[in-house]
Formats: sequence, C-alpha cells, structure tokens
Amino acid sequence: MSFITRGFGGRRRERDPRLPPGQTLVSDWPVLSAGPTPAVDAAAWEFAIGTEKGVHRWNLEEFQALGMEDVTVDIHCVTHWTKLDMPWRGVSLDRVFAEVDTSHRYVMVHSFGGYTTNLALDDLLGGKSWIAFEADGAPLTPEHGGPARLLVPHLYFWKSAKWVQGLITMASDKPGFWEQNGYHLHGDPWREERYG
Ligand SMILES: Nc1nc2c(c(=O)[nH]1)N[C@H]1C(S)=C(S)[C@@H](COP(=O)(O)O)O[C@H]1N2
Ligand SMILES: [Mo]
Repeated sequence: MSFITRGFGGRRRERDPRLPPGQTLVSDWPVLSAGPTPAVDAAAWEFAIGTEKGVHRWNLEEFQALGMEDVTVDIHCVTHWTKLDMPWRGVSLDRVFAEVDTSHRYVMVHSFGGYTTNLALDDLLGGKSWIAFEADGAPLTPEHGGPARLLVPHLYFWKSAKWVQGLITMASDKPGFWEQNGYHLHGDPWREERYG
C-alpha cells in the first residue's frame, strides 16, 4: 500500500526549508578536524584581537563578562551535512568589537594548532557570530573546539574555527587555511559557495 500511495501520490517528502541546496540532515554531530586536537588550557585561555592600532586582550573571566548569550542555530558543513536547532552559548562578536577600534573590514581568525580562516567583518557583526564556550548544554569538548570556538552559523562550518585564540584585522581579504586549499573565500551555503 505504501508503494502505491507513494507511486500514485506522486508526492516527494517535503524538503525542510531550512536545508540549503546540496545538504542532508544529520542528527549526530560529526567531528571534522584537519589535524590533531591541540591541548588548550581552559584556565589560561585568553582572546586577542590585533588591529592597525594595537592589541586587545581579554582573559577568560573578562571575556565572558562581556555577556554570554544562548542561541539556537543551524550549522552547515561543506561536506554536505546540516544539523538543525543546535543550542549554543557564547559571547557575540558585537560585544567584543564594541571595545575595538579599527578601520579594517576583514579579519583572519587564528586557532591553537595553526588553523586559520578569513572573514569579512560584515559576516561577524550584526548578531551573526559568537565565540562559543558551550554547545548542547555542556562545555565544548576538546574535539569540538573546547574551550572556545568561533560560531558563524550562516556560513559553511569550516569558518567556525575550533580552539580559537584570536583574530587579526586586515585591510583586504586574504585566504585562510581551507580557502588556500580550494574552498571559497566567503562560503555562503545558500549560494553553494563551496569552492573558490
Ligand atoms: N581549528 C580548527 N577549526 C576548524 C577545523 C579545523 O580543522 N581546525 N575544521 C573546520 C571544519 S572543515 C568543520 S566542518 C568544523 C567541524 O567542527 P566539528 O568537528 O565540531 O563538527 O570545524 C571547522 N573548524
Ligand atoms: Mo568542514
């Protein structure tokens, strides 16, 4: 009967409108890392931003005092998996950049272990990105980027640098690690900006 219903109904299963083109839903959370998981000492964690005007630093306590928010977002990996409705907790980059003066419009994000990724400030500000400390109601595990990772859910997940250490502002856009290896400079999943 189900065969007949399917065949004659001519109806395909509704595609979730939150699923970007070429993506498939997952319910687990895969781990994707280009190298080994670095050991990051959470107690000694600091975040730094370097601009054309100087360096800003926050220790863990100062940084979290900028204001922790809970957000629920969808994440999209360029390897075609999407995970919907994921709860995260972190500090909005808006709060961080409220303390930073720069005329630069781009940043290179740097992680422990040497990973880098480039972003336009317009893709970080305006409620679009966080430095996340928790996901699924628990501190980030080391394999998922703990103690802190960038979260930029509107771009492919390679932009969400794990084990984040800080960022350096740039006058013009330059490719980070995956972007130098063929991935798109921007990475919008709705436009399928997978490869450069
Ligand atoms: N530091 C660092 N961040 C990283 C990566 C990495 O290799 N190193 N991989 C990126 C890629 S390609 C993806 S898909 C996501 C995977 O995050 P997850 O392992 O928590 O799912 O992290 C991104 N951030
Ligand atoms: Mo990825």
